[in-house]
Amino acid sequence: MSNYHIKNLEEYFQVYRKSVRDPESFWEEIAEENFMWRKRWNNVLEYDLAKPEVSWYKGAKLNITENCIDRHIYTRGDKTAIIFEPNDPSEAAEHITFKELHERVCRFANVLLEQGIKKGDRVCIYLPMIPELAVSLLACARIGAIHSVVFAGFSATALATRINDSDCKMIITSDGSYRGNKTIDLKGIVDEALENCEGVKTVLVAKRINSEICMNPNRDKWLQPLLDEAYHDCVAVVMDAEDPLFILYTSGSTGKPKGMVHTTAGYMVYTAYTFKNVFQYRENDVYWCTADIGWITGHSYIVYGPLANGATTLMFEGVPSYPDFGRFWQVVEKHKVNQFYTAPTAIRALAKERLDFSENYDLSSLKVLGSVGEPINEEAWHWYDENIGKRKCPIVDTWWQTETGGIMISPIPYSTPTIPTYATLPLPGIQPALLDENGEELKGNLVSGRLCIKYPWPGMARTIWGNHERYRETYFSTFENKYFTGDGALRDSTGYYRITGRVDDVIIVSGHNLGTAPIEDAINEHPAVAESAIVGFPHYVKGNALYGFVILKEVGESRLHENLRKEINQIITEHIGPIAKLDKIQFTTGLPKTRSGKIMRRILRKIAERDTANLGDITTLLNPEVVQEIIEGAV
Ligand code: 6R9
Repeated sequence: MSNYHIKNLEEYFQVYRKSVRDPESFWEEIAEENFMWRKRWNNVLEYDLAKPEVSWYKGAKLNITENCIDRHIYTRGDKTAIIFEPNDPSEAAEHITFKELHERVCRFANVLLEQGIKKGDRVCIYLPMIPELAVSLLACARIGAIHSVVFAGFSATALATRINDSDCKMIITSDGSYRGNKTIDLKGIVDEALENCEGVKTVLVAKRINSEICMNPNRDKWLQPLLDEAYHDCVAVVMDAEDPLFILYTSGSTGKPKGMVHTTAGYMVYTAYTFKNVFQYRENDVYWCTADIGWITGHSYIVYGPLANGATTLMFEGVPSYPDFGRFWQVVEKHKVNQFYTAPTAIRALAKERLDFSENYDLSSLKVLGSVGEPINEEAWHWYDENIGKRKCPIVDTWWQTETGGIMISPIPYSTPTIPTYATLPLPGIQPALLDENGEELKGNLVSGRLCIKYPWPGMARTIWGNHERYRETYFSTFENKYFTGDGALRDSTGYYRITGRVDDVIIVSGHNLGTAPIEDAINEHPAVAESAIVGFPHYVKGNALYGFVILKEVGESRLHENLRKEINQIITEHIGPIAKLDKIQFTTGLPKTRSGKIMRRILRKIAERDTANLGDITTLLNPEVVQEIIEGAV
């Protein structure tokens, strides 16, 4: 890809100013110089944030897989596109070249076509971190099918909800998955989910763990034999710039998960541009993002952003603790990783362990370290900087969201001076604003408020699948003509941004967004439970952990409470997945409520944080007496 590397701070400011002065020619130039288009756009940007309607590169035609694969075949066909590092370190790693990736994607795309999938159909992907996962995304994109990846840690119920919400016709899964020394029966979970999903006609099953599974002869097909028979080339379907590329679900503070829709051209341009600049990727570097492709980080920065740049991207199937806490560093040494991108929760988990887990490995290949998913605390930042980066690798603390498609606020390594806990400066093309509760923009520095973005950028989600009104209401109605992120932030005296966390009822646990409402709904299904409220409290490794306040229908004997705690977590695991389990459960006879009946989570949060000295005004509560009871019963 031609030159769009920013090389120093002065250049960053120059580029940034240009991008704000004339966003359209800024994004036009990037699109023109770095991608393969079947037809040029008529208009770079058309938008109306009140509706909201945004289109980038309208009229352009392209296929993202031609940009991620085909065009690289001529210049770097034998270069490794994907390194697959298996869960078990004794199993050989796989190196897939761009040529091989092309063939695998084409064969897979032909299988999809043969199974009746066509442009615009939704295909659910529920796979572990094996090459078929990346290949299946690209195969959908090749023929214009819309992929909807569901993280393979979600439960059958959560999977079924997502499949039905977007009417998926097919699901791609595997017999099972490895996770450290455990195996997970993915196909069993799919079978259970599909009891409630009538629209799914075909299940393609990849073989990974060679377990005995049930195959429904009318519905289930082994993937490999179909791939073996499929033709090795497949013409890419020509897509409109604004055709949907994928749906990815993210938790909201209320209601069911939101299927964020990303479209083709803008998403491609934005992820490619940000990947190149934020990681300062150079030809022949090996880049590794430890996220799962089930999250947006994996979509944008394992698959699309790196491959659009012809980069070598590493996919890791395992976990940081298997076979021991040195695994990440063993992989860095083995594959001579140059850019390493992970989450604060992983850093904190590793920082708790003995130092020799990292000291035993040669980490000298590293040039850039990244962090994403939640605010990185100072202690974790320094541990990462000293023990992994050896004080010579800039840390890019990248702030962004499923909805933003790509990184929004981040240092540019070797250009932007970094400060722990600061995501620093907006990337070119991104115009952040901080607003107070009345919707007034806070100008100047040394202010804090609600973080909004006041101008469109190519990577933004265009809608929520099947519910555009919810999209408008969630993101564009709080503040007029601005995208509201749901996060709070401050701008320091030099203009650097620091993200302070969510200002809504989303709690980020180990980097995963969890809405309180669906967890409460799950708990309330337990026959003994009358009502519940969930809040987050600080947790050393997870960032936040979940604290549940639960009202039982009958108080009962306290010796039964331990069992109830287990059952409640069991229900949560079934409805949402193990990531949403509660660390603490307190049984109480009431919850503090406002007169309009809203639970005052602010008070519960303070109690969970054990900061009860200053609860603020509780006299307006409907039931102030319950507060003392909850404080005394805190666990
Ligand atoms: C990419 C991703 C989005 C929410 C976001 C914010 C939090 C992400 C962060 C960060 C502080 C960072 N978040 N990166 N907070 N510093 N560097 O994580 O997307 O799963 O949709 O989560 O994560 O609260 O609003 P997603």
